[in-house]
Amino acid sequence: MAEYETITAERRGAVTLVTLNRPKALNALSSKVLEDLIAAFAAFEADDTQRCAVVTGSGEKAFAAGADIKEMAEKPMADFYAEDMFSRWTSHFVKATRKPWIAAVNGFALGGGCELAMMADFVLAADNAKFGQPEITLGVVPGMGGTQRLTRAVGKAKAMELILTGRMMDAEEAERAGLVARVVPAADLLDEALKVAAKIAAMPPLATLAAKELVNAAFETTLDQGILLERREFHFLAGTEDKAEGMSAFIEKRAPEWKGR
Ligand code: CO8
Repeated sequence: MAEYETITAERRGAVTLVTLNRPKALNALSSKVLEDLIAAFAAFEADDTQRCAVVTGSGEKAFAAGADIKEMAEKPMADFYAEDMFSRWTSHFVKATRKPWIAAVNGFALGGGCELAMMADFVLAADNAKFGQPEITLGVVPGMGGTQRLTRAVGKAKAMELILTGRMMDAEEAERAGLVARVVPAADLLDEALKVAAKIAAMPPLATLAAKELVNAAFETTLDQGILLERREFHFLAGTEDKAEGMSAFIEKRAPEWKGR
């Protein structure tokens, strides 16, 4: 796979493992990290052998401690606006990525780090993970979706408290609040994330894309429209070769062989 300056990306079977690799800066999300992640995600999305991705942070302390404050400190407001700063995170890692990806959060996931984790299809957290949106302590507010995605994930009361105070919540609280799918011991996080990703990667490809699209639609549409969309995608999958294979395999008590057709 391609070499990057601020991240590593490697294939583990059908799973792409992406590691944010600026441990001395607690994996702060600089503009170079964004460029590298965009390239790695585009390669993942275009590679038919790759079916699920895991994003994690290098070092023991952090997934990512936020957008790179040092890079932004002196930047004039006109540049933030002219570059439409942060818009590309959602367009690349949410909108343009149809295949599933998991955030494996070790240590700090703060500010943009928490927001990147929330762009994933789900979060697996190490028991040492800490989540927060401390932007208010820097004189700003979350800018990569935090006010919207955190509120949808944990509800208004907790999102409001976290965003207004900038306090961190630990992994256990994040799981209770619904931000995190599951908490695992820190030493097992990567193995567990790769295991879950491999399981997803072994599922029928078209149904996997549809499932992701449908769950995400729940955040964008009315209940009636969402349920109609679900029914139509279900009807469409009923016409696939993989549906015939899945049902035959069940009846014949054997493992299915998916074709993605
Ligand atoms: N950006 C750049 N560098 C960072 C960042 C960051 N977000 N976080 C940590 N670092 C650097 C530190 O500056 C330090 O570098 P150095 O060794 O050169 O001094 C190194 O990483 C290690 O950090 P600490 O020494 O602070 O480590 P501690 O264990 O003492 O503390 C913390 C860990 C609590 C995570 C602490 O580093 C911290 O509070 N970090 C910032 C967290 C934060 O506020 N994140 C939100 C960022 S803002 C954002 O994501 C979007 C809005 C940005 C708008 C900015 C407008 C100016």
